[in-house]
Amino acid sequence: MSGKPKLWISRPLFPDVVEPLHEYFEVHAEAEERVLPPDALVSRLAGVEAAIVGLADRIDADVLAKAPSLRFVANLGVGYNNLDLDALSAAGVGASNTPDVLNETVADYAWALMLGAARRVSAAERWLRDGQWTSSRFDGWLGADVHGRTLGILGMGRIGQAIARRAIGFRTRVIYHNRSRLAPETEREYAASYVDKDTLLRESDHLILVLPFTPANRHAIGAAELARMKPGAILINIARGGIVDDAALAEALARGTIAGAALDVFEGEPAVHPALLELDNVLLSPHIASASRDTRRGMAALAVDNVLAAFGHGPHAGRPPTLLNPGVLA
Ligand code: 8YV
Repeated sequence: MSGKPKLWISRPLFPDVVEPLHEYFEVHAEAEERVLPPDALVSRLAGVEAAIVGLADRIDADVLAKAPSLRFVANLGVGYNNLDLDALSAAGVGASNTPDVLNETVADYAWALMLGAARRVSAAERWLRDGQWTSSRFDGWLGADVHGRTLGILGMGRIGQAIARRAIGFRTRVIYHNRSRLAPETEREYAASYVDKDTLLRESDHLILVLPFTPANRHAIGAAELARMKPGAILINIARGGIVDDAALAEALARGTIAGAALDVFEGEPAVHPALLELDNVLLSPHIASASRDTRRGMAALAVDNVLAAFGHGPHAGRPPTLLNPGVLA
């Protein structure tokens, strides 16, 4: 026993980034990346006061009831649908996420997926690696243009705005739908027009989803919404699995209801709907939109800062910089 509070990290993290924790905590870090079943999660949390967790770790009332020593949870992600924030607050447990540090990197990747799907980059590479490039047809591998088209953004928070900003160089028309409208000067800055969801679905050539996952957003894009999109449209999901009905999307892609999709997130990830795996007009990516070297380190560093601050240490002592439930530490 070190006498220091026990801290659990649910996945391997950059050793130099977590180093400052060792001075104040007895650190227990998982050596492997894996999804822990609830029982294993609860046993890992025995005697733990602080935890750094990720999307696969669901911290809800049941888990909290069995983890009475827990005081603070730092989530490695801006989205925190794996945390039941009400239950955490009721149990007096503080929680933080990692907003802002990943906006630009995720926006880069949204464009990578959009361009990749529009120009069929990964399907073409598979064809080449397969040894099929023995001659080239002038009218083969025709993709869709991104420049000059209409880009739709569903969810215009900080990441949506970073995506919109990149559209200026591509001379795309940007339309968006969001719970609340941007200020007129911000709309002008991105040359973005606010439209209702139906117009967004009908007019977008490329539609990027950047919504948080809430019960109301579950299957925000299902069969009915896909049917309203253009036959040439491409859907890009970098938000959360479950916002799209993956089975309905696979069917729409197979039937040609829309032309293509690019998905970084999936309803049952890491499992992917088998029908999607059969299709060539969908680009599949293993939830890595924020995975640049600098950004993943920045996310880990922010989680570390929050934990240190929650326990009265570091530059933000007593004021975790991205606390989600401020009432708890007041
Ligand atoms: C994940 C994300 O956090 O920030 C989010 O909400 O989905 C990602 O950045 C990342 O996959 C680490 O789990």
